Amino acid sequence: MSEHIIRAITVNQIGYPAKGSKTALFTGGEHQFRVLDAKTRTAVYSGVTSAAAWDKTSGASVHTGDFSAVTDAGSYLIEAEDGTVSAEFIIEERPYEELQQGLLKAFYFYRCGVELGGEYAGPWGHAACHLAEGSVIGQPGLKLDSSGGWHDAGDYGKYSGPGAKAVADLLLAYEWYPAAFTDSFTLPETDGKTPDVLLECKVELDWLFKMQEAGGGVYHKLTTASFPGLDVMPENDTDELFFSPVSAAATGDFAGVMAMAARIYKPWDEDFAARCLAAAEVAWQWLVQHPEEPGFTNPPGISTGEYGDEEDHDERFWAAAELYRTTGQEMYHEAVQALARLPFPKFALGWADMGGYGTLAYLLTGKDQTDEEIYRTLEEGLLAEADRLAAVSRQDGYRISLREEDYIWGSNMLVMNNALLLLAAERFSGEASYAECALDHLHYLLGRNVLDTSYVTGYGDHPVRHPHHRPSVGDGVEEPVPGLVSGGPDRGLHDEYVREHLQGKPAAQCFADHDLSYSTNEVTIYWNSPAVFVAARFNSGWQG
Ligand code: G3I
Ligand code: 9MR
Ligand code: ZN
Ligand code: CA
Repeated sequence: MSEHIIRAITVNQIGYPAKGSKTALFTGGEHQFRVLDAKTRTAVYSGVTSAAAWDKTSGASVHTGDFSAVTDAGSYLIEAEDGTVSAEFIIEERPYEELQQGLLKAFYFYRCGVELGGEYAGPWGHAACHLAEGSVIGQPGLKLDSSGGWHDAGDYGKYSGPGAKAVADLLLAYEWYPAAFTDSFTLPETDGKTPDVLLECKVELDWLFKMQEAGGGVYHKLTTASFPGLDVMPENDTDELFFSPVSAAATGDFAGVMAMAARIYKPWDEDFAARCLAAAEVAWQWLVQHPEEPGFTNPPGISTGEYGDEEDHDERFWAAAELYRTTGQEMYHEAVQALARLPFPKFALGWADMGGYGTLAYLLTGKDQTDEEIYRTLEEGLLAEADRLAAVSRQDGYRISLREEDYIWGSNMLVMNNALLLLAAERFSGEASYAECALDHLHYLLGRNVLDTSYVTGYGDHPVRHPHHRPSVGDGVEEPVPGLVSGGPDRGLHDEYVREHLQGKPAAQCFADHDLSYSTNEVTIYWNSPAVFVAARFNSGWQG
């Protein structure tokens, strides 16, 4: 394993948009710095960093070097007085094009039920996997087709709610920033017209259809009884597959994402869009007929990811809001109005807390079609939440919105979800400072953090190299599958490896680039998806 030396000068290891503000973050004692042209090693700028301030969450004394004055496209690095250097990075008008492609391509690598091969997979191909029918728990003898879709993560389970969150982020990215998705024809299904992001999401939507039973309810998940070994390739994971029972959370998520897809696919594929809408409507009927449902827990004998969720009003709210936005039917509006009064989180975008998607759908429906007071409350609440995130970011050494207690399992999802929310605030307020704060979150993800680590495999000078990802462990290829977002620091020390190695570390350092650390270094589809959204924003023109 090559040694990872943490450099005292951290940057976004991909780079910075030419027009925006640009800062590097320093932990060393030197204050004078120079920006060097990477090829000629000549200085193009010199400056002095700010006064250092102690940052408790990172456990470092951090100072800022501003080099916004450098605007010429090129490759650079930063050097301190004592000769310490940063990673090389680029300055360009659109520095994140390849990154966005890679983050999106990751979903191709997560595909289940098909061979990954040839020019599409490079060295990371494998045979088709998980083609057997699954047994439906509680219905002896019933076996159903379950193939297709994306694996969830470093394991091979397929979970309806998390899948819906991932598709929602990608479809929202396409809806808001279509210009960032125009020239990305890199998939087997590419027809030269349909944007790759829609082709890729269709893979998951086609699988989600199979998760709906005739009554409209949606099975919570489809997995083997327990996790396979860490080096088992997908095609060798041949244990019996099980559909776990229907849950209200999964059904709400399904209705939400299908109603969204019905709207977005309509110009491209009317039949598919109509199928999505019909499926969403049946799912909604099931929810209406099942107003009080217990939260999902793993059935006896199943020990794979639980994705438990005690609160399903948020998923119902999202479903109603998307169905109203897509169909304009009054019954859905009535449901939104009733659900909006309940006290679940309205601005969260996690796999268990989907209320934020409902809020966005309702606001996007527009003032004219919505209840004035609910619209105003949601809009004000969204902006207040964005202001809170921006205030935390201003206090934080690495300029992100995570407080110490926010470094939980999958903290990088919060980093990207919060950036998404800031970009929603930008959209509804027209205020550019929200986007600047969101961009700081992308800088953190790509290496401007206390560990000098890019949390995206294959991207940046010090990327994660040993994710808890079964294909990356089992394929015999040295480099991991590229474009995968790692979970990031989790101060709860939820696995044995980190409990042994990271006791007493500050929150933002509770991370191990080791394949045994599933609580800090696993990868998932729903950690990638908000990162695609954020990268797409800055690919669709950044004015700075
Ligand atoms: O919400 C609470 C918060 O209030 C509290 O302060 C904090 C303190 O630790 O915990 C928060 O809950 C955490 C929860 O994630 C929030 O999302 C739990 O501690 C944490 O254990 C839980 O982790 C989840 C993990 O499964 C274990 O259940 C991750 O979110 C979730 O992404 C992860 O999902 C797994 C699947 O089960 C299987 N597939 C891989 C996937 C990724 O590791
Ligand atoms: O590999 C599993 C990973 O995909 C899950 O996210 C994680 C939490 O549910 O569990 C991992 O499996 C571990 C199991 O929970 C405990 N024994 C070690 C397993 C890692 O190989
Ligand atoms: Zn598979
Ligand atoms: Ca919920």
